[in-house]
Amino acid sequence: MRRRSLVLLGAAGLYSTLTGCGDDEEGFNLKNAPTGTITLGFSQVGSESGWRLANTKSIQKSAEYHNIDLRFDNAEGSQERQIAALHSFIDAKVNVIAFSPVVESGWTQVLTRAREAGIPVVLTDRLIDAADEDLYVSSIGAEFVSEGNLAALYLGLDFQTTKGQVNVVEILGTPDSTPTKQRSQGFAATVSRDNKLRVIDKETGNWSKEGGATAMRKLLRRNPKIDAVFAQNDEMGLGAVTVLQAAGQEPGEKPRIATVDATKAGLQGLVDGKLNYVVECSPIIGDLLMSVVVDLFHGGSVDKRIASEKAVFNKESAVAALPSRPY
Ligand code: GYE
Repeated sequence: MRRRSLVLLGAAGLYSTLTGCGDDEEGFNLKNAPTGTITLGFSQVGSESGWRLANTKSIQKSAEYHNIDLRFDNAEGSQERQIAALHSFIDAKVNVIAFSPVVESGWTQVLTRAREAGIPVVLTDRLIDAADEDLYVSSIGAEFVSEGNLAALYLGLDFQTTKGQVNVVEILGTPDSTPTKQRSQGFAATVSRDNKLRVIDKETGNWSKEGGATAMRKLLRRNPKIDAVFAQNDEMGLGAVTVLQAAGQEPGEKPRIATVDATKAGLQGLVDGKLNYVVECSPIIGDLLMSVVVDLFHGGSVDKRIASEKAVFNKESAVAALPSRPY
């Protein structure tokens, strides 16, 4: 969904293209526009993957370009630390709070406090429990269910002429995080419509390469015949590749492997023939976020859901994309 922004920010300052001045509900009433620097409190999940590092860079670069005072905290995977950061942003009376929730549950108390303090909250990347949907004004991120659909769809194409059941194992991200839940949901929905693919086992890899390797070792011990692997991000898929090679298997041939993110490392895995499909989940959402922040600062309306870009890479498209890959 293209972001509708009514206010443009230049490096030199703020100017606006109004679709209707004055009290027009479509435009902004900048006659009494608040002045001064916009302060944004942002709590990041951590530094667990190339995707996350690119996401952080996108947010920091865009805040600088838009002259927004970014109060940035990296929780390094701790929900407790994220909650503490959100409280500190409320205490500091920032204009807007944004964060990527490490897991979906446990946010009601702090987000209720933000609402009572009159500070709008924007979710980036991941979501929180649906019961708390009225505690944030907008969410910007990927459609994780469709990423799971695409991974299963493309893996299924590789087994159309295979006889008998195709055994698939899944390597999951952090339990209770939105991408873990929704990528699995999407993958299972497409598998249920495929008469060969069957998910026979799952293990958590917690988004890291080491975690993916550990998960793959456990899955290999439990499942002598594995035809395909769905790893929920590139790092875990590449960790699985090292274990499969050590076990004398030929990842990319057997088993076939699909991952999500489309980082440089993931595309390199495609070029090297170790991965077969990589679903893109763009981390570059800094400008989308700052556009929402500026609109909120000026009392504008924002969309409740803003989806980021996605695509699917194979070896050929990875060869073409890798040289100019931004992350
Ligand atoms: O797939 C993974 C990161 O929330 C979409 O988190 C993000 C996921 C991404 O650790 O690499």
